[in-house]
Amino acid sequence: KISRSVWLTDRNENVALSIRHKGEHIFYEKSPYQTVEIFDTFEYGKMLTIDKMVMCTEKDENAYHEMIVHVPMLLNPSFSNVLVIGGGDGGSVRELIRHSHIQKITIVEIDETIIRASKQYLPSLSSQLNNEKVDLHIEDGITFIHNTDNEQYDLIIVDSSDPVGPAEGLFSYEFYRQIYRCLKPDGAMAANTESPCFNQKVFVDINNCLSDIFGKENVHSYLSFIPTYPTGMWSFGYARKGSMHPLKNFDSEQAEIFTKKHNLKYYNPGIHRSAFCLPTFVQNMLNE
Ligand code: PUT
Repeated sequence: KISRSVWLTDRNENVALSIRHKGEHIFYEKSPYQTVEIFDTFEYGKMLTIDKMVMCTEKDENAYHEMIVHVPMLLNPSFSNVLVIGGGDGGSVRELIRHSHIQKITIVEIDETIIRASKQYLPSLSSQLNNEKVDLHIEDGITFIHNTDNEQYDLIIVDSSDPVGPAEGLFSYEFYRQIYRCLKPDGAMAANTESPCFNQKVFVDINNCLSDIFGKENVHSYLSFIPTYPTGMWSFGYARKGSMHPLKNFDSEQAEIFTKKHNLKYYNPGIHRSAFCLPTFVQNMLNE
């Protein structure tokens, strides 16, 4: 194990943004899909990267996983059958397991290397992947959703990596049309919709696509602050087939009880509400 510096570079269609971290390189594997690595960094603890792009770190992953899970779940407390596409590090599954009335979590991860690396080096994320409620499929999420019958799931979480490489199809119109088809009539979805500052085109395209499929009034973009992602400003899309509006139907008291009970690190009722307040330049991007 040698302490060293590593440059990690996120890319979008026009530019690249590199950040240097220091630490030990503890895992490297070229899978059939991508290069998976783990660094034990000085600043952020263990860091999982794919093709030199940061997927998660021990120190700031809560800001991602708590927000992609608890925002939709606390709005829809009766949801019991959940599908996660991607998310092989296990962080989303760990947060879903906190909702004790969930009966089944199906997770579909294309790359078993991610699962293996996370189980070995990131136990704080992957701890619930072997939970009895979890049904794990090593399979392409696009194929899986195409082969799924109509109206199967209460909630679908698209916990994708970035739209370069194998995850590109998880940002397509056809994929979200299939997600819509597989949601129950009262169902909802939450997805990683990238950074409005860094991945502007992807952010706008995915929101337009969701608006077209779910109806603009049923699509709500929300933000989280994740220091190790490019620019730190990150977004998620909550889209609903059912009626649960993210603010009008929000039960602050229940969210407060849940936050305290689980000692959450990022999510709380105030963050839930404020996450849907978008800076003007982001609103303009969505309204143009
Ligand atoms: N699973 C989330 C990955 C996003 C990385 N930028």
